[in-house]
This record gives sequence, structure tokens and C-alpha cells, in this order.
Amino acid sequence: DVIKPVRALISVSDKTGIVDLAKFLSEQGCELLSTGGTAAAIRKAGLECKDVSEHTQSPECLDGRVKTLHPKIHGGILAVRGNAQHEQDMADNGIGAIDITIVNLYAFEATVAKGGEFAECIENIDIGGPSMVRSTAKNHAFTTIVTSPEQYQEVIDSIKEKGGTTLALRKRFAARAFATTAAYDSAIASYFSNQLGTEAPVVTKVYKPEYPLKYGCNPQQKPAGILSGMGKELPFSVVNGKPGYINLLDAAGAYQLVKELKDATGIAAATSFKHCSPAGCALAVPLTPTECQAYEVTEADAAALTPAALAYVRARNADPMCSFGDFAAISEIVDKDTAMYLKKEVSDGIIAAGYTDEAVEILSQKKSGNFIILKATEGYTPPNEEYREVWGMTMMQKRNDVIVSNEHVKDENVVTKRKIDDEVKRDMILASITLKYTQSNSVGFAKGGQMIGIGAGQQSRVDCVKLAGRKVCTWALRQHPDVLALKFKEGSKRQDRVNARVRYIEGDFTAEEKTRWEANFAEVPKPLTAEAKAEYMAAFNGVVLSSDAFFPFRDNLDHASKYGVEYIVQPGGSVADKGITECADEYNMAMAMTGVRLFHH
Ligand code: 93A
Repeated sequence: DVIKPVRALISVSDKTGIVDLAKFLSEQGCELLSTGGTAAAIRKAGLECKDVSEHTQSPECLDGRVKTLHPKIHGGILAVRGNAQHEQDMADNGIGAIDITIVNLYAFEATVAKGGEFAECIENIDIGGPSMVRSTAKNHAFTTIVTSPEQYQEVIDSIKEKGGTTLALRKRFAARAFATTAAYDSAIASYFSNQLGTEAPVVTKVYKPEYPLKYGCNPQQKPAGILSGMGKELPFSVVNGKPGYINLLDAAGAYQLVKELKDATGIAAATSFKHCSPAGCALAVPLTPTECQAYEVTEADAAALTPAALAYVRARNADPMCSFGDFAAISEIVDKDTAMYLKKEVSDGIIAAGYTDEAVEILSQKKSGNFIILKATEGYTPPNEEYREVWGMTMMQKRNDVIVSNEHVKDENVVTKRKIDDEVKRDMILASITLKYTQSNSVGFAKGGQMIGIGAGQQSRVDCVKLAGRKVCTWALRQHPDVLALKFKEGSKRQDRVNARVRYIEGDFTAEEKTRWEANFAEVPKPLTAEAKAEYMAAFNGVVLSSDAFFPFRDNLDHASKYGVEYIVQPGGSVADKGITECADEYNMAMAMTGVRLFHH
């Protein structure tokens, strides 16, 4: 089944590596047939090659729209070798066999991507190329189709080692060829759909395996992998480790979140993700002395932190109990500072705009070398449409490309008597963009450039408020003098201290649990009483509450009032809006209505 090419047809837009392959084939005694630009490139290298127009005795015409669309080309490719009738037809019509076709197509997608005019995009729809690709792939029993420069070396090696191409190789290349033309047509269909606007039909998408995964959500979900549209680059590259399915879901949400925050505020942003929702998220805003104490950062160290490190210290300290084993994302280049801080924390991986060599060196040593380091692809623009397969249904939607910005929280959108300042607007934007990447229903509380409580994935909104509110209390009470004064045993672990503080604040121990908890301390603390906590929380204020959808009942605000909330940002649009606004006025809260719902599933 090994076939040595005697006549090659070469017609490529991307001329990478073509001269080397042509030279090799020519040395093997193979005749080269080529179209205009390709023939010129081959001849320039001093090789002999015949024009397709000479071979067909038919000129390239119609501005190149008709070059290879000719029976002498397609007959030469498609004839079944050894079939008497086909051989007779070839002889009758002067058709010579073509054994290998090397084609890559007009760069349609690149023309669209660079913003080409409609007419230019249409002109870049290749007709002759895909026809040759499909003819050759169909007749792979006798012909070899080569569609990418990546395959050239394999062709050369096969001819050198085996004297030609094997059936196995030709079949594999044919599969890739059909996938290539399918993806090409899919891109064209998608372009036409976009031209039609909202009435557009959903187009077929062709996937190519890009990155195999050990398993999916659970070990029994095998095989698993990341697929992508043919020819599309992935939004990340792997610097270290082997990301799993959930890691990549986290990385996707986390990086989009920090990127949008940075774009919206101009401030470095970081997040700490767990199970597809942020546990914390923050901007690089300097730490207060009390925060330094609560986060176990010395004031001197805090003053020297780079924006990337500062943002992550805040993000990790929104809810450090939940952030155990997180996936981090940072909008910046990760430097030594950030890497040194992360080194101390239990974490699964990170995605960021980039890394200094020192940072990669430090982080790659984490988790016995298995710490996942992903670099976001610079300038990557996600497609406009998102597809997802659920229960055999392929669902499609436009990407949620709205980015909550100052425009959404402008003064005209503040519906209450009380108004807001720029710092509050910043926290409203922070909280709202955070919710855009939080499983719904969701609410989030922000203060001082940091999320301090996120309530994700509850069926009732008021449960989100209560859940996130509990986190706000814990965050605030971590700064209570009695908590700051806790005396841990020498050599205690960081995460044990984090958890022990939370249990101290919660205080609801069984007797047995209490004994175990007390073992954390050099000096057993006296309980933090309900009165002490209430007194501290009564003085706590300046908090922004954001909600991913409107409030159906005022109970949400009633509960929010217990957690220092003075500002609310939400889409509005409920029949209850009027009552909710009156309620906000009752509590002297300021409320902005953005008109943008941020459900995320
Ligand atoms: O305009 S076409 O659709 N009509 C054709 O008959 C044809 N034949 C080859 N485009 C055609 N091609 C394409 O030209 C190939 O797919 C390849 O991308 C390109 C190579 O042109 P050149 O050799 O002139 O650079």
C-alpha cells in the first residue's frame, strides 16, 4: 500500500516550508505542477515546475477565481487506479495521474479577523483549494493530501524510510483534510451568520482535539479533553503542570474576571477561584494596618508589595478558608513578590498575563513540581458565540460581553435619595464584574477595593445574602481586637490558624470539638461573646452589596442592613423596584440600577 508520488500538485497560500518539500520531491524524480504564486516561489529557489495552466492547456482566469477547477486536475486526482474504465477515460481525455496534492487555503479567517471589507472577505473564500483537498482525500487509497506545513516532514520521512506514503498515513491525512475543509466552511457560515445579525441561524461547529485531560469532572468521566475550533489558538498556554478539567473551568472564569476588572478600573486585579466561583477577588488597593495584622502581613512587607501581589493578598483574604487549594488569577505579570506569597499558601494553580523567570522558578517547585502555571494568550479575543452541549442538546448563545463600568453606575442611575462617590462606584464595578463570573444566583459584598463576602449558587436570593453576609461578618470580625490577639502555638500551620480564627468567631463548638480546637493555642482564649460581636458589627459600615439580578422582596435589604451595607448595585427591572427603592431610602442606603442582569451558569 506504499505509493511513491510521481506527479505532485502544489498550491499553497502559506508558503512556509514549501520550497524544502518541493526540492525533496523534485530530487525523488517527482514532477511538480503549481499555480501562479506557488510556481513563482518554487522557481525562485531554482527548481523546475510546470504551470497548472500549461498542464490543463487552460489559462488561469477570472482574477484567479478559476485556476485548478479543471477535469485534467480533478480527473488526475480522482481516477481509481487499476479501474479499466477510469484508465480508458483518462487516456481519452489526456488526463495524467496526480499522486500527491499539497494545498493550504486562502486565509479567510485571518482576513475577517483583521477587519477586512465584505468584498475582500468574499474574495478570500477559496473554492479551488477545498475542491482539490476533498478530491484527494476522497481518493486517499491512491493519493496523498497534505494540508499543513506541519505534515511536510512526515511526508519526507515516509518517502525516505518506506519509499512512499502508506495507506495509514494517507487515511490519517485525509481525516485531517476533511476536518480542515469542514472548519473552513464553518468559519464562512459563521461569518455570514454574523452579517445577518440576530436572525442568524446557528452554524455547525467543527472541533479539533487540542489538549487531552486525565478525566472530566470526575475520574469516571473518561475520555476528556479540550477541543477547539480548527485553526483557532487556545486562550492559554501551559508553563508548568497538567491542568485538569475543573482547573481549566476555574482558569477560564478567573482570568476573564481579572482582565475585565483591570480594563474597567485600570487597577491590577486578582481572584481566588474554587469550583467555578470566586472565593475572593480584589484590586491592588493598599492594606490598612489592621488588615495587615489580620492577613498576617507585616506593615513593612505590605508597603513593599507590588500591585500584583497586593491584589492577590486581598483576594486570598476575602475568605481564606474557602480559598484553600484555590486556582488564582492575576491580571499582571507575576513577579517574585507574588510568587513568594503564593508559595506559602495551599493552592492548585495560577493563570496570569505572564511571569518573570524568578516567579516561574519559585512556583514550579510548589506541589512537588505539579503546581499548574498557565499563561493567558496575549491579545486573545474569545469568539462572539458560545456553544455548550448538555444532555445531547447543543446550546448556543452570544458571549456575555457587557463589562460593568462607570457608565452603569453613573449618577442618573442612582435611584435613591442618597448619592455615591467615586470610591463607591469602583467597589460597585468590582462587585458586579465579580458576580458576572460567579455561579448564579449570586450576591457579593465589597469594601475598600476587595470582595469581603460572595454568596454563590443559591436558589433563593435571600439565601445568597445570608450566606455572603455570614462571610462578611467573619471577614470583619477577623479584625476584632480579640481575634488579632489570639496566641497560637509555636510552629502552627497557616491554614490551621485561618480555620481556628473562623471557628473562634463562629463559636458554636461541641465539647469534643472545643478541646481539639483549643490545642491550636499557646494560651486558650476566652470566648468571643455574641454581645462583643454585635457591638463590633454595629460599628461596621461602608459596604457595597451587588446582586446578579433584581431583588424580588425587601427581605434581602433587611438582612443586608445587618452587615454594614450602605450602597447597593443591582439591575432593577422588578415589579417590586419601587418598594425596594423605598426600603433602601428607609435604611439610608444609596442604590444604583444598572439595567444589566448578570446570570452565570
Ligand atoms: O480562486 S480559487 O478558489 N480558484 C481556484 O481554481 C484555485 N486553485 C487554487 N483558489 C484556488 N486555489 C488556491 O490558490 C489554493 O487553495 C491556494 O490557497 C492558492 C494558491 O495560489 P498561488 O499559488 O497563486 O499563490
